Amino acid sequence: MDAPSPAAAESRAERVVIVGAGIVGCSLADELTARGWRDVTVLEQGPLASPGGSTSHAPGLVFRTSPSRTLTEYARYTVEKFSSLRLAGRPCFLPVGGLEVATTEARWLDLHRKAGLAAAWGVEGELVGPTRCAELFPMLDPDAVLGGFHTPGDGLARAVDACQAQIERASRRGARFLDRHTVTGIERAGGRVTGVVTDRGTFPADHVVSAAGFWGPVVGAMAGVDVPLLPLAHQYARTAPLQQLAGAGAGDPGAEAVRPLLRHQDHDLYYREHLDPAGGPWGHLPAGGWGRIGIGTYAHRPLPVDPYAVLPYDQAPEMPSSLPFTEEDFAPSWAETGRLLPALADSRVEEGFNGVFSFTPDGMPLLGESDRVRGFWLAEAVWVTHSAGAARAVAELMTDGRTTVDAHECDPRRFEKSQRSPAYVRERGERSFVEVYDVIHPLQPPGTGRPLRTSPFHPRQQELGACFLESGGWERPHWYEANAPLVARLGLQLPERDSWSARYWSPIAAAEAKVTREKVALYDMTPLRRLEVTGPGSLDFLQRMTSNNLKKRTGSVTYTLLLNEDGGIRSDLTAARLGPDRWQLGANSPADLGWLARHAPEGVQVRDITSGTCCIGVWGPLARELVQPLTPADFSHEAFGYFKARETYVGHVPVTALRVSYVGELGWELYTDADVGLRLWDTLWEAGQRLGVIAAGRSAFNSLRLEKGYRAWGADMTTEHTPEEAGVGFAVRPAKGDFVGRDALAARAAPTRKLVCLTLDDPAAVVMGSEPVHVDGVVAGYVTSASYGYSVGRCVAYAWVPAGAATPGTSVAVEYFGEKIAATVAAEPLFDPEMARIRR
Ligand code: FAD
Ligand code: THG
Repeated sequence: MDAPSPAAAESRAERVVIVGAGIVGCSLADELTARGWRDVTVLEQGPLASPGGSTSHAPGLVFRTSPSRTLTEYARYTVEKFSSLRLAGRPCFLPVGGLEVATTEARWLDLHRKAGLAAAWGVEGELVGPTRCAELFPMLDPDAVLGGFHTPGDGLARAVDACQAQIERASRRGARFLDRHTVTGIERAGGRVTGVVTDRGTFPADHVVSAAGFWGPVVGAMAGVDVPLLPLAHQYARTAPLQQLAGAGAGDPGAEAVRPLLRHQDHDLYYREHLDPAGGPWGHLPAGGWGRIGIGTYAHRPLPVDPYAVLPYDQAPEMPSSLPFTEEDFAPSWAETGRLLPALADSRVEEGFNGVFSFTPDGMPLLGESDRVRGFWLAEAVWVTHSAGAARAVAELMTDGRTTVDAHECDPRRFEKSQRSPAYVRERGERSFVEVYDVIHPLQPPGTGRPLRTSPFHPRQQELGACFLESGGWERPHWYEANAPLVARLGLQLPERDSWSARYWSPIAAAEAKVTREKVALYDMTPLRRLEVTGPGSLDFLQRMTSNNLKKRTGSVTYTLLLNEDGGIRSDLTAARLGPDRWQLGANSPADLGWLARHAPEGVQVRDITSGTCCIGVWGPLARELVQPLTPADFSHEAFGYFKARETYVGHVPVTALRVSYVGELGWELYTDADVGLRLWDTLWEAGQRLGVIAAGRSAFNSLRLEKGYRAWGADMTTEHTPEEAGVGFAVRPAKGDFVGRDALAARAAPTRKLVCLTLDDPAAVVMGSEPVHVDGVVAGYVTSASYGYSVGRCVAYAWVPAGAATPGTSVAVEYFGEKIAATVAAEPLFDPEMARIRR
């Protein structure tokens, strides 16, 4: 594994300066030099290779499984890489295994879900009973636990050794590591970085990467870039040397630990061994075979730290990232430790510290280039666990702008201006700390910092009893309590749900879906990202950037894809041509704006207009009857066809109407400026009363779009997939001329995997997404998104499976909380394949 990607190792002469030689900076220098970057300088304020940041004292526990597939992939790569990295003959990873125990029913259930996530993402693991837990971790009281989840391939990263090994390897490839260099400024010109100022001179640079750990906001500020992370202290302590560990690790003088890492998440605790088979630094004890248990806790109050106030290396009593231990904060954790591990009751906490590291508002890292300053990159808020994978992602982005593993969840731009205030970052960062080990439902909204972004319809939604969840800072109604009477009135009989799938769900969603299919409903589509592209040359530009043919008359709408150079799907868009040189794009992630803006030629402007505008989807068979009387334009099928757009009025309100429907019914998306949004809502609402109009939420929306087979970018497909694999090949028109990704797609071999539509055989069964899919008895894929399909009377689950299992009629099984649920690959779409309901 000396060169992670030798194929890509064309020589790169640009000058890179990495700020920080923690595990992230060192890993990045290794990844970049392996890719042929020749001029890499790492500047570090402390002394190498233990300069005093979070890495210098990290206990190094690596549990790979996470709800995020991306993070799990990063962790898998970290384990793989550190296992093969050696320092003084010892590997930088110790595969002692991991054991997460449950002491509550809720956790035990969640460990079943976790076992499913592990299987879906390819991590080996097994649910075990209390006796086995105590065998794996002999101090543990088997009566205190209901069971555990054992992952033999998890273990301990020797983070400081991994730094040193990578410093040596990167140095051999020409990288420079300069310690005792404190970065004090980032020089810029013309919107680009040009150099890095230190207390010992200035270093010219074409790229600067902030790998400064929790000092990220300080380094970011030097470049005028917000780095939305909060440094928080987290307590770590060690017991006195323990008789019980006598002899552990005997025979291996280097063994730091032999028993698995232990997590006791019901009380926000984790444990590892610190063995010293050779004797130990505890002079008063006999040599040989003593050891301690290290205890980490997140059970204490959030302890935010001002990164500007942290003492420099030479003044810090211990090291900059290690603050004095506050014993009172640790007391409840010590008491709980005595309950889980009674053998420790006679011991005591002998040493401890409050260690500082980074928390972001959503708990995910910040990886990628700043959208404010070109050449300024973030590699921040990364755990040791994910360090090699995160560094690989940044190196790949720097080398050729795309990543092996989809990284959109880590894109720093996901936090828009409104989510970057210090107050918000602090509130949400503290929340991330508090919730770090909590059982979190995938739909669960954050408990603080709400509401932040609301559409103009928010007051009406509140009046209708909207149940709001949150996404991208937006309050989004999932259903409306005002529609509750419809459940009985429509005579809906819905299968009972298990306690997990019943959360953040209501039978009202079924009623809203039914009214959409039978009458008409209003959907708040305001959070759908909108870009405006204008200027001469905008057609040629969009033709070159996207895959479908956009050369159509003004008033046409086209579904099209943004592809990477390798043919991976960056996004799917609707492109409405509102004038010869004026377009409105319906987009997905914030990266779409950056990608287009970066490639736009002189004269073409790309602007995000989401915040100042709003959108209502008016959908259902009665949509035309609702809208036509309100508008001077002809909304007949003949005059205003499917996938057409026009600018007109609805009542007093100027609108851009797009005849597009993600729910698969007749109707329009009506866009207008935010200031007249409420007026638009009220106009439609009043006029719709005679037709029985309702407001409907995301829960119904998601069900309807899955029945129609409409993919959601980011969940069902990402840059890791090609259009053909994802089932959107119809939006690729190689014959139109050259565009980004065209040649790469032409050169690709036939797909080996496919995104398919599954229906669960039992009409009462429900899954949620991210479950493993078994084909012929082995895990061969995973569910991307799922919802009950109220029109088809079955749960619909989209899933990635091997191409050989993609034929309709193939029987598979979806694993849900340990249970194998029979499912069948279905022909798509499930609902209205003739498009009879939309095209009329
Ligand atoms: P750091 O290691 O902090 O490195 C950043 C470097 O940048 C520092 O060396 C700093 O000196 C340097 N720097 C900053 N500003 C400047 C400047 N202006 N000029 C020059 N240099 C600068 N993670 C796990 O995965 N598993 C665990 O078990 C685990 N346990 C933890 C326990 C504790 C008590 C703590 C505090 C953290 C733990 N973590 C764990 C988290 C993990 O330690 C960090 O997320 C990780 O080490 C961050 O690495 P980094 O390289 O980003 O930051
Ligand atoms: N509305 C608008 N823009 C969007 C979305 C939207 N952009 C992002 C995302 N959603 C794009 N996803 C889709 C997916 C499917 C369709 C529209 C947007 C769709 N497809 C039809 C089909 O596949 O049958 C028509 C395709 C075609 O005629 O080419 O409607 O919700 N504005």
